[in-house]
Amino acid sequence: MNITAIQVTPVLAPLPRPVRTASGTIASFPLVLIDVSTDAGVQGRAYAQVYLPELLPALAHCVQGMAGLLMGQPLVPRDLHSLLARRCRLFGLKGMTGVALGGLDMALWDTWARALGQPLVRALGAQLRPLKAYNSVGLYDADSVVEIAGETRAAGFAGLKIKVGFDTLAQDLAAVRAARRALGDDIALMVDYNQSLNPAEAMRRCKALDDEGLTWIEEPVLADDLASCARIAQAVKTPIQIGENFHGPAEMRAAIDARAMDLVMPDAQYIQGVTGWLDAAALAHTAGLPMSSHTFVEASMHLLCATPTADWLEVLDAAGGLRLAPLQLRDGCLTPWDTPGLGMDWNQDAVACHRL
Ligand code: SMN
Ligand code: MG
Repeated sequence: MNITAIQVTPVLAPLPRPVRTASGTIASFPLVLIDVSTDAGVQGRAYAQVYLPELLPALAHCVQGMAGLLMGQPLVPRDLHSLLARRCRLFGLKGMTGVALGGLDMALWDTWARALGQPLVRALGAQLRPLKAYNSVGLYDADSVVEIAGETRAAGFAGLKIKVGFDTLAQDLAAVRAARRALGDDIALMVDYNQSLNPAEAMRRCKALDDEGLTWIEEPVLADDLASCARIAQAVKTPIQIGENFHGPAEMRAAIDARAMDLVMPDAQYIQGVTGWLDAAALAHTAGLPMSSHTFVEASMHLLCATPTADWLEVLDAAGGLRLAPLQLRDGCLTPWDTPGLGMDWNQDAVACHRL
């Protein structure tokens, strides 16, 4: 089975509410939809994402350019991942090229599993199973967080992650305590600084949050400041979580060697797709690190089922407004759809309405 076409569609996917972080706000999600066609008539799809609408055309062009290297190639996902990595070696796989590789890799594995008529997780030799899921939302202060915490509880999530990094530590603490009061004690609470603090302030705030019963504190410092992150992880008992900015498994390996964190959460595109995720899952397994996901909820459901140290599934449903199948939360968990591939089929009317 050979690849005959790859369609690239830039869209601004609608979100139920903007995602405000301490490092910027996402009002609608800039996605590049990737649709693969083969000479056997099998089609597959996935998407890549960028956080700034201004960069969406550039990512679409990058994906289109790299897709051109795959025309006529046999659909063997691992070989095609190696082909693209090899062709990009001079330029490198940081930034757009790594993101494009991740998105294309997910689409190729989706197509491959669809050709087998199997959900990806089963094609990987694992089983569909429920994954504990948390609602991932933006920056909410002590007043506004009460409503979102109530909605999270009512929806049946097992956890809630709020963004923090307000001007003052007092505001962070107030939001955390208000969320805890609204959630009750039986729902997990995580916080995410989105790399917004300098090392000294991060140490101060993580120590101040250390007795709040948080499941983790995420990205307190810049993603590549592994030494500062390691010092914070050593100094506080609350687990320190990073990983969404690991550009490929090699960066995860470096973070493990630096003992930079207690938990890892690769992003399916930044870790360079299904192929990169499987390498990362092996690293987490040998290092004994619980491994959670970051966005890409559809692919992450399948991949976490095939991850030996699987921990939490993040639910920030970036493509939910364009996808036909809804997510179905049961007892605080999500289970991959028992349909071929990743289970994503686009609502073409919605795509047409939101395409760039
Ligand atoms: C996040 C980052 C970028 C876009 C959306 C959300 C955040 C998370 O860091 O962990 O969900
Ligand atoms: Mg994060």
